[in-house]
Amino acid sequence: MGLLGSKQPQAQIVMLGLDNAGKSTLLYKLKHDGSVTTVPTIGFNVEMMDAMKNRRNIAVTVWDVGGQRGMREHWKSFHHDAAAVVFVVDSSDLERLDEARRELENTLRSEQLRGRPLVLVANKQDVSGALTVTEISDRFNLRKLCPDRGWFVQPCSASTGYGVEEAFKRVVQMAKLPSDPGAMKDNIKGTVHYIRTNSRQ
Ligand code: G3D
Ligand code: MG
Repeated sequence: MGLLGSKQPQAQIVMLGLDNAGKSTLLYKLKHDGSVTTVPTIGFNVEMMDAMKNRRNIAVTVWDVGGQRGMREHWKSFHHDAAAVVFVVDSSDLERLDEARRELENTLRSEQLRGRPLVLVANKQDVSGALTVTEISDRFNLRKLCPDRGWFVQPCSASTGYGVEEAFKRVVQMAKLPSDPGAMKDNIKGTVHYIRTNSRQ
């Protein structure tokens, strides 16, 4: 377990997505490798995990932020210092796909997330009729939406465990640590923008 204040590099991962997408199931599958009964997240869940990146042990903190409409305005508070964004989509809920896309677009507009990589988790692949990774990428128009950041779409079933480890590994691999070349500059820019914006209110 990484300790705050220790020399171990830290990566903050923010996990977003509509309510019912499967974020909390994914988090607990990853952390406890078991099934847990989730209840709608009011506020957020947070877990710390160890991972290897560039042959170094890093402490990863994953923030699972509640996806209900009322919570979405608070998503911004979690952007600060995010090394990567995970956006979880219920690939079987075709009715809410546009809503999910709009929320992803809003999220990626955040100045503080500029250049931060995106792993879009195409969850609930076990449900028949779920959209494939290619269909999700097309429906979200990711190529156009992410001209200036790395992105990847990971097929997953949080409840069976399919793709869960792979999603985490991919996020860690793509995450921008403060010690990565170029990342610090972006972080500082983001911080300055954050302070300016907030001091005006
Ligand atoms: P959220 O944290 O994004 O709001 P939850 O979503 O993790 O609470 O999951 C919402 C519901 O979707 C839960 O069902 C959960 O079991 C289910 N779910 C999550 N991931 C998957 C998946 O990959 N496949 C299937 N089939 N279901 C999944 P309940 O019935 O408990 O509300
Ligand atoms: Mg939840």
